[in-house]
Amino acid sequence: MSKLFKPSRPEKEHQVTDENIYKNRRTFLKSLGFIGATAALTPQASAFNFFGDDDETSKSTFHTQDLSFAPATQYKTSETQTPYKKVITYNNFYEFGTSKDEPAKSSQAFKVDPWSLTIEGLVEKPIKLSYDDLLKRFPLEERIYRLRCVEAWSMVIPWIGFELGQLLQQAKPLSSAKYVAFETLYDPKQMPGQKSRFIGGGLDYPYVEGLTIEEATHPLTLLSVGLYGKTLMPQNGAPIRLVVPWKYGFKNIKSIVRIKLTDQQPPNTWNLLAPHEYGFYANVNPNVDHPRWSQATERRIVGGGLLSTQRIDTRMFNGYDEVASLYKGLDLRKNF
Ligand SMILES: Nc1nc2c(c(=O)[nH]1)N[C@H]1C(S)=C(S)[C@@H](COP(=O)(O)O)O[C@H]1N2
Ligand SMILES: [Mo]
Repeated sequence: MSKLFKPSRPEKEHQVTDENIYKNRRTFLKSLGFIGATAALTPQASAFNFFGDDDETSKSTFHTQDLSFAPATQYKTSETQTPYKKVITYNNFYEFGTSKDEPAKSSQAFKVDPWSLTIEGLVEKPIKLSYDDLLKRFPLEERIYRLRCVEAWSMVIPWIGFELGQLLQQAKPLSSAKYVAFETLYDPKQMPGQKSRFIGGGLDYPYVEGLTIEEATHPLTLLSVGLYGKTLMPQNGAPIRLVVPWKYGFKNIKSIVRIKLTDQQPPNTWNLLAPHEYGFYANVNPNVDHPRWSQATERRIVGGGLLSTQRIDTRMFNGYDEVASLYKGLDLRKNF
């Protein structure tokens, strides 16, 4: 693994880029006499379009479709939702580039139909799902979840999808199945980051992830096919991606083509790159810092422009206390 391209994520992400941009913008606004005025505006109104933050949406030429789904009942939060525009323009999807705005720009021609997702390995009944199956085989429901990236920013997103556990049940896992491995599409023609180590941040592709079978079958664990009522944009992992809300964002593998039940702990991409920094479990934990930054707080993205983030305390398991029983007797400092 080349150390040359090893991304130093938060330094690059919020400490350098965002804070510098933020400070520069503040200085600029101040020079124009804007700072005092913005305090009176709502977060949404404050300088939202002033720097053209909206421009990326005009580049979103990918066509989504409206989904029918049951609105969130039990799995929701009343916290402010991150605006759709932000959810589709501030992304981590290294197959389409390492900067936050790159996936929205370079993924618009991504082909999601036809698609094939296989469920294989230690199962009685292997399954192969087509694009239509993804949207129609299971009743879809909404889940409003917090998403906490290991880089210490977070969002609140109304996902649409179905429980991974429902799909696994249909495949009938053998009793020897202890883990579930996931794999993203490998298609360098469509994914520039898979062609070039420079564009792809030096990760090994295809991107892979894994869960224990208990984690995979927990009712919170979702396979998402949409958000904000519509099918996913490519930059968010169309046509289907994983959402495990009590874990760091990198566990939420996008554009999945293969799910394999195994008896061995599966490899996961960020752990392969930097094992001392990114573990297999990756449970959100404010008490276990990343070697290079604190995980005690996070920058919640609640708006689209300036003055649109809030620094808040990070909660154990991202606030999803019901998963604590999955880790009884496990040292979460060692198993980070
Ligand atoms: N295949 C793949 N899946 C991925 C990533 C990636 O680079 N490639 N990035 C992960 C990270 S670090 C995060 S925080 C989330 C971001 O999801 P979002 O862009 O939909 O908010 O996707 C995760 N899934
Ligand atoms: Mo992330």
